Amino acid sequence: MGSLAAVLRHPDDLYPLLKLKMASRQAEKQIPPEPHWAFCYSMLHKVSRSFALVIQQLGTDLRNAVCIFYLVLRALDTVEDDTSIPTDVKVPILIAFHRHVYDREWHFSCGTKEYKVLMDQFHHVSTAFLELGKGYQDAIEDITKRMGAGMAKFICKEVESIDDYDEYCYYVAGLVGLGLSKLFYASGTEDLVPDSLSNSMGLFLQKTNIIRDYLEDINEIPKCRMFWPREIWSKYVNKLEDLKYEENSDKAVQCLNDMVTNALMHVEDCLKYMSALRDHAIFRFCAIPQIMAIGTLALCYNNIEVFRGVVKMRRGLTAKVIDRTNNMTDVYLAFYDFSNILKPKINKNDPNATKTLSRVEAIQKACMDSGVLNKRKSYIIQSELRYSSTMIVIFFIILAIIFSYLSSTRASK
Ligand code: IN0
Repeated sequence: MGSLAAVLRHPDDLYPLLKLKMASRQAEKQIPPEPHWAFCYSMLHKVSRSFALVIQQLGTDLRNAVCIFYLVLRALDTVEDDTSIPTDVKVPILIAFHRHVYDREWHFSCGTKEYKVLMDQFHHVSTAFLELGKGYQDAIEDITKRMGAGMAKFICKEVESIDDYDEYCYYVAGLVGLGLSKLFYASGTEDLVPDSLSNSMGLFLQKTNIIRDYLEDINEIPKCRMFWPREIWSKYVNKLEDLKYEENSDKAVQCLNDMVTNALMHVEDCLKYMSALRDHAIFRFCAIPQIMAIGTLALCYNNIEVFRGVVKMRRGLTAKVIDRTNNMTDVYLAFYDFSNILKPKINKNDPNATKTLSRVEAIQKACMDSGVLNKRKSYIIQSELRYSSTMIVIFFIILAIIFSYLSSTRASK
């Protein structure tokens, strides 16, 4: 019912949504026949929905490598997240995970739902990993080793300072960026880029997730670890969970805006990284999650709903992003448009208003300096208005035709 209401409110979502549904059906039909690859691809579809579709468009060898990389990281994450595993058992598993991927016999039961299946049947992932080219295997092993060690370090360490926050995000997401850049290079289609840019790509996505998932994480039972840095939240409340209480609404929104401003710092690096990509499929694979992230931040900024429920981009807008992201012009337009949504939400009484505004203006300047913004008007917003009004007119014309048809048949009876 909710989705029907959303489509009626945004009728132009319908076409991209149908296209996405059909692409998703098509991708599910293309599951490879070998049991280990069949397991890996169906698992990928279960754990990542729209992202799996974009992976599907990569060339075969790179696609297989990214699929295995994604599942190995998800498995590592499942071990890290499972609070029922005692620390003295968990730490050695995280540290040795990079060796387990070479061992077809290894498995460790933990996690819940589809993640439990992934862990119980991990032999399918290692079997597929052993079929990848050496360059891909080395890149996956190296990143898994560094990430496992970083996660182990943070098992007993709280995220206190902003430096801790950046360091934790580097282990769980920045390294994903470094690993993906290595895989792209190993595929022979892309140049190697500076690690700092690959790191920013991961940090921007991960910081957006940490902001968006505040309520889900703080309410999790058993209690989940939190990654909002004390250096930021302690300026506003005494305990991180105090942000969710109604009496602290003003402070909560100020703290949220501080967090969003911190995340926006990575945007210019991300734009640089994406502008250096050459392969169309790799470009889409990288750009779609980034546009979703800036869209989510624009939605979350100054929005108390982050502390009350789920704040996510609607499915139709996600479908539009997937449908319309093809080149750097689309990316600059999207970043420009979404920062334009955020800009008027900056309240001059917010303690970080000046800083936020200068970040937003720097992003808009980077988009303007690309020189492509004048060629096309807008990415999402104006087209939403244009299509919506067209669709409303079409809707009323169809309604009028049905009405006149019904009245003429009634008259002839
Ligand atoms: C990712 C990233 C990802 C994709 C493309 C380029 C990247 C470059 C650097 C770092 C990460 C990059 O994208 C996924 C996106 C994703 O999974 N989306 C979910 C939706 C959601 O809201 O979570 C979906 O269901 O579609 C991502 O978030 N991460 C990720 C993990 C592994 C790989 Cl190989 C690529 C997770 C994270 C922690 C942000 C790195």
